[in-house]
Amino acid sequence: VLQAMGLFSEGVRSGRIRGCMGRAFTDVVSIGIGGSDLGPAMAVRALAPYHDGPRCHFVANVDGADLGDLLLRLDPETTLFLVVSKTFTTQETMTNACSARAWIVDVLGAAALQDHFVAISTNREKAIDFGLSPERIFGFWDWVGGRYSVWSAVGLSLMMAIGERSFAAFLAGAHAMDRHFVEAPLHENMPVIMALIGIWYRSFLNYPAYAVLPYDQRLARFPAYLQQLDMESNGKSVDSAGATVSYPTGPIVFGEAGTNGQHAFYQLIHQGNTIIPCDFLLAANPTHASDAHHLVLSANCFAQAEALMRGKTEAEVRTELAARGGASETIERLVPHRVFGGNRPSNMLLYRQLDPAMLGRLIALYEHKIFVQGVVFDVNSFDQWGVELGKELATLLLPMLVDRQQLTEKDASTSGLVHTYHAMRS
Ligand code: G6Q
Repeated sequence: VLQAMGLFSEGVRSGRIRGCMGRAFTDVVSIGIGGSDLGPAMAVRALAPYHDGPRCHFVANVDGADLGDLLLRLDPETTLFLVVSKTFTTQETMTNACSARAWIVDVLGAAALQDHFVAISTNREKAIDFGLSPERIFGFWDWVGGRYSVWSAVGLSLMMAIGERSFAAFLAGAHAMDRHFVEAPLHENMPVIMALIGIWYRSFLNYPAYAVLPYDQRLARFPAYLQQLDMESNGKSVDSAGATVSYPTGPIVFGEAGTNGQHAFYQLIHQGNTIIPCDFLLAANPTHASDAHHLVLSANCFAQAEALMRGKTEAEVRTELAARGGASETIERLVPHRVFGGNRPSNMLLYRQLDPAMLGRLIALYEHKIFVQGVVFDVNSFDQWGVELGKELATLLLPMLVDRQQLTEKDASTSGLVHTYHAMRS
């Protein structure tokens, strides 16, 4: 599959594989959701400096604004769609894929489908039913979970963006971390250490959340990616034997690229009454030209870690306010507001530069960390019934929104919503 991906992506990148009107592809639109979106969308953005292929866009949401707004900017003759869906049945993805197909067929005719669509799926039959030729279907295996699938054909958009060689470097970086995880003694094993620290915070100290804070604009989607990786894997409350667990399992994961978060939610991390451990991520060298910006960014990153660790004592606040000449009454009123408890934990992941190999290592590091936590929590990190329930209920509800006569008795809250929705629709 990797070879087939390489051949195809180099064909598109070189202009050998073209649209039905003979024009080279300028834009690739990857349609997928969840595990079939977050990995490649995050990685394409992260590796922007290595991007020398066609422009890549990602459509996940079934909200028509996602696809519709994008199509306004594209030319069907030079657009290639990748439909990324392990099952090829996901409602959001199939709705978007059908609309994209109609967009192509309306302008270029039904025969254009074969040239302008590619499927990435384990379900060949469904992809063929959709109208794709078998040689435009890139497979993977049913044991590859969506959120762990960026390394597979699901990463085709990334390969098209950065090329086969850089994609190989991305895989090699991940492989290096895999080897480290397998071979390093436990006390030097990065995923194991991070996992155990996380379990200490979550299950023993009861900290509910943890923040991922990349001081790297290119990793802006990394928190969202990790949020799925962690919360979908370990957000479970029964153990592998089906018994209810008696301890907290996976934490709430959130984050934002630094320094933006500092001006938003860091307040709670510094002074809120919940302790939120943080992972800071920083490259020593930027992947852009402005070192001056990078030094400011780096200073902010280290300053935040320092502030969380050290805090600010009452005595320090008093001295500071006195130096500014405040009246003692005012100082006493202000002191409690300006004290920082400190001793708030963080990890600092400092790396040389965000290149493809480094990104591969980073992702694999977190994958193994989450795996270790799943083993210790004794939960099944590889199912996601929470996602499935939503899928089932939405499928049952859709006919009731299409036609109010279809409304069967639901609970009072849901049928009330459906009635009000119908009444409000013009
Ligand atoms: C990931 C989850 C979920 C899945 C999507 C898309 O681990 O299983 O996010 O990736 O629901 O599923 P399909 O790839 O089957 O469309």
